[in-house]
Amino acid sequence: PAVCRPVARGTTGRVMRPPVPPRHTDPGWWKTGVVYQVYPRSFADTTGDGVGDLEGITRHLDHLAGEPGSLGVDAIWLSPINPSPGHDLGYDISDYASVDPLFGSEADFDRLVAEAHRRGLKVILDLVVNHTSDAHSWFTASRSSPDGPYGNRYLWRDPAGVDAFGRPIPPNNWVSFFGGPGWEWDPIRGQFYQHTFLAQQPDLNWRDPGTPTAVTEMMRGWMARGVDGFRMDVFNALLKDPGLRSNPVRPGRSPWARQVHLHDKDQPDLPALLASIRAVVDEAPGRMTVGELFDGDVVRAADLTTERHLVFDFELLQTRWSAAAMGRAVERRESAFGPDRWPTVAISNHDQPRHVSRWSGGRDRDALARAAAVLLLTLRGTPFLYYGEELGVPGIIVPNRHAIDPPARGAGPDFPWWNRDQARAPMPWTGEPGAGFTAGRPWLPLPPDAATRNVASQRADPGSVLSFYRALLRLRRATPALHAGAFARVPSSTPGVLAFRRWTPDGRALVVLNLGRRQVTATIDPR
Ligand code: ISL
Repeated sequence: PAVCRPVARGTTGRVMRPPVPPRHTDPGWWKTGVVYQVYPRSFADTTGDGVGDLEGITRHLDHLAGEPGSLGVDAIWLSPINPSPGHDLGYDISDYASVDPLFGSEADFDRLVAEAHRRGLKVILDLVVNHTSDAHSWFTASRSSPDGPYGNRYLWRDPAGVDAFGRPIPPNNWVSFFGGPGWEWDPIRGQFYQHTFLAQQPDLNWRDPGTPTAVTEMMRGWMARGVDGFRMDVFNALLKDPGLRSNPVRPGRSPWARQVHLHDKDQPDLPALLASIRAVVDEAPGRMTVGELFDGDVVRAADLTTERHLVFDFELLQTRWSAAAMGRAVERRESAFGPDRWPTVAISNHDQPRHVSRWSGGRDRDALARAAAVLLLTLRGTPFLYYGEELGVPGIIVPNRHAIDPPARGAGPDFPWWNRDQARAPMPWTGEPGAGFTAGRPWLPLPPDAATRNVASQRADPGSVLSFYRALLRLRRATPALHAGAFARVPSSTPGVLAFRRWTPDGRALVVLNLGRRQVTATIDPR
């Protein structure tokens, strides 16, 4: 079995420590805290419709913070809660200013924020502003009135010509990340519009001054309701080449991979646009953003990182579970970010197979879950913990023909796609039939082992993955070296072992992990 030693004894003390109260007033929470990602559809359903809701999140806040038995995280990030036709399950928003009735009322949201704050938890919303839903009133107005106030709000273009069958040809070679062309012909306006994702997700034109004005006004509205930050969806794609030039082509496994994305994202004026959005967030102290780097590497992630404005890179998430590969990935991150910029640590999210399933490869799942917890919570950077990982929940199996995830339904030999449903199963709270998640029929199958692997059973078991997370989070909170310290790898000649040091002027920690399949005895020289 894989053996994991959370932190060497003697350097940081034992895992059990008295609880330390959450630091809601700490202006550095974005750096020292831990963010818990809630996928609202899957957290807790209080209405019996099989879909999670805001009231369900509020009722389970004690699981996260504020009680002696809580996990002990510092913030929650909610995947989108705005009204959406649901083609991309909330990532296609039709009204930025309100709450989707599927999740509850405006009052439910305000109560959730108040109850979170009462427990010292910050609240981060998902800001999905690369695109809207095609059901958004801006789009309806844009397609019907090219000369009206919303005429330029999206990326409209005339066709490049017509093909042999008289069909309009798209303006350039851009493709959709979700498969197929990046342009959709709109018979109402008689033009194409651009979409990086589904055709039901038209991209906003961020060069139209109306776009930043409307988006920042909307952000101010949510901040006035107490929101502490935003996770910015595909934030490096907001601006496109003003001339909409075709991308250079190259060999690759899918249409997206066969282009160099020179012109449909990462434009030279992006940092200036981000600075203006970030300035709005900084109008009051204690707020932050985290940008989701779309299809880019860790160097790019570091480039776009500034004080209080973090960036997700997917270096660790895309690395194999091997000490050598993980060690190299960690070093690439460290050298890209350098000592002055603060990375994030994310090893699972709503888009990727759960790490317990992705990495276990026949290993003991609980041991893997614990070792991954150590990696997540002791590397340098702000950890983002995806709901259910604290129980070691495995992925569910949903065949593509039953997939809810839209790109999975279009998957084929030239468009390989992992079905994202597998990471979005309902949270198992109890061993009851609906797992304490719902009294109805859950929108996705429950995790296969929900009857035994759930919050209630793991709370009662000091040897559970949940108890391990709780102890490790407490240790992290009590140890400045772990939540704020510098980082250096410690060499080990023992195969499978990854070791590193963290330190501040006042304290040191040594982390030793066995990523191998066998129990080993490692000699570590921490120096
Ligand atoms: O993991 C990825 C790249 O390796 C992708 O998941 C990529 O980050 C992603 O597709 C962009 O995701 C975000 O925007 C999408 C939405 O479907 C995802 O759920 C969201 O996380 C469009 O809004």
